[in-house]
Amino acid sequence: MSDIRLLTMQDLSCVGQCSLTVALPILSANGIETCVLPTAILSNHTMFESWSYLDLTNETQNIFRHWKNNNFKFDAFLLGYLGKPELMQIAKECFAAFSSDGAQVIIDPVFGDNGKLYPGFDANYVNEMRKLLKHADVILPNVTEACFLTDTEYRPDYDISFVEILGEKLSEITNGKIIITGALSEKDIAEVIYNKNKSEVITHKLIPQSKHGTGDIFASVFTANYLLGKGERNSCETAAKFVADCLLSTDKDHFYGVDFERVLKSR
Ligand code: PXL
Repeated sequence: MSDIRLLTMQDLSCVGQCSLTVALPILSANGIETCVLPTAILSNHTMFESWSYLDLTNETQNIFRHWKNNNFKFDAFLLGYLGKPELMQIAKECFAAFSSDGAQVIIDPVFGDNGKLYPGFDANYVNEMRKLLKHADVILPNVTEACFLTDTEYRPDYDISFVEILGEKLSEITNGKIIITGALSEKDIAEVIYNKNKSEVITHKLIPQSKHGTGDIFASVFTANYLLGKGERNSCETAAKFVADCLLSTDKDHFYGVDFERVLKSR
């Protein structure tokens, strides 16, 4: 075991291979003690035709009361899909009350893709997320999220220099490390680790399939490796390779997620 106790705050989509149902198995399999703060329970993720949504914002105060009684502390936090802007304030309360010394905060803002916000998100959510990112040690936005966070118009034909400019603009929002994920070019997909002198661009061969949940898988594998001291470049490479293997293992007709369980089992 690694002796790292992490809290992940994101929704529980009962069906859909995303958010908590991805983070829990992946982080646990990497030896990280993984505690959860579910922000909402959905029947399934919002890329299906319909879904139910039970908001758990109010329950967080009950949960926190008992965590305080029991003196729980966490060495790291991984935030994904929160769902409601009110949860950003709650996340800040959570960091203040339950961080052990030197706790790491990793935030994947999870509110959009392909130039659009996911259903149920709006400008207010983006604004609140922008403020929350000040508290992060590492942020993992995709290109769409980076555009919304920096008030930059999304261009489907962007190039890596556009992504580097997004990184620079994000550095005005947070002092945390900035890693922009899933940046596409013709034959490659890249993560851009922003650095004001020279950003690092990590490229991989693009697997031309877009599936839900791959961002959550990337964030979970990245977080586990990063917390285990592998460094951001190595952690990005491991995470990207894991996502690629998941895509390659997934049947084309499996439309709502990827078969990450098969890849996890084979490790
Ligand atoms: O994978 C991101 C995600 C997480 N949680 C819910 C979602 C999505 C993406 O659509 O709908 C509920």
